[in-house]
Amino acid sequence: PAERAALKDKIRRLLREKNAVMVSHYYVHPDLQDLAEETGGLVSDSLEMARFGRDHTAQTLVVSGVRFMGETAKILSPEKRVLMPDLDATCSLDLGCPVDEFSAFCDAHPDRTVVVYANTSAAVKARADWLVTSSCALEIVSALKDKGHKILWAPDRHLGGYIQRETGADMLMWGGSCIVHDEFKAFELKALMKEHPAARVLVHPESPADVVALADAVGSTSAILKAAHEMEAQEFIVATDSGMMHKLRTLNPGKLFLEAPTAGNSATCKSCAHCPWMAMNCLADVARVLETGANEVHVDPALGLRARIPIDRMLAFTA
Ligand code: CIZ
Ligand code: SF4
Repeated sequence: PAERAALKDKIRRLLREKNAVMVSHYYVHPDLQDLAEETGGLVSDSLEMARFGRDHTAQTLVVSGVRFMGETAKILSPEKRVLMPDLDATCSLDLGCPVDEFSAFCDAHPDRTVVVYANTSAAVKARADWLVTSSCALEIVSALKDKGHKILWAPDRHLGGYIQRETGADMLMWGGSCIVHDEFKAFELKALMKEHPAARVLVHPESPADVVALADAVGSTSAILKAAHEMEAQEFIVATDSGMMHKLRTLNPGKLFLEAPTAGNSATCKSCAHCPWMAMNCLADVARVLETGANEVHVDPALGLRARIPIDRMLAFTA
């Protein structure tokens, strides 16, 4: 604890000295979330992290999250220096959608509008017409459908399936999934719901369809926060990364938040749903990269300009 306090002081000082601001995703360690907020930065989902980084005057952005979030920040602010605690923090959706195969898939379906999830590489974004995050995917696909577009969707098949069911859009799907949300289990969730009949169920749409079907509210991390705040219930079962519990609990004192079960017996599985890549972010590395300038995110400028088109469309749509 003394060491953590010292590291936090060091980071506060370095952020000031280096004209830097920190943005953290809801899934990273609570220390990194609290520090970002305390120092004038932001804790949020990938959509708001991107917007905040773009609009902030600081010349250096420290992005605590995973690789695609750092890349998106760099694409939107090529003149800024973007640092990440660990450049190896990736995402199974990004890994499962290599650009060569994805490009070939797009080439084979030229009649479709290409909509990709934020959890992708800069190169995949550069091949897309639209970028979406889970907080705006439904609205954007719905608007495209109304204009008569047929969609090519990548990479998350669960999120894509959810949007297809909700909008009725014609969607051709890439087969990726999130290793964290893919693990939530409907059978075990039903058992936990029986034990807690008054609990409302909040589910991220990267989860399997049979889990989504049990939800009282389905949505992005921001939508889950909003639902937890607005719903009358005092008890909630939450199917998303356990990093989310910190904000849910601090913003809703008095309400009880239970983690949705991932496998087997819910009583023995306290915190199975945590992204191993989000977990790579730590205080020591934030201090180190601020001090040394290590772990700078680079995106090829020409690629970045192309990738910016679908990102800007999304930001304008959601402004
Ligand atoms: O699962 C993720 O990585 C999420 C929810 C990203 C985001 O959109 O904030
Ligand atoms: Fe990717 Fe899932 Fe981790 Fe989010 S939680 S970064 S979608 S692997």
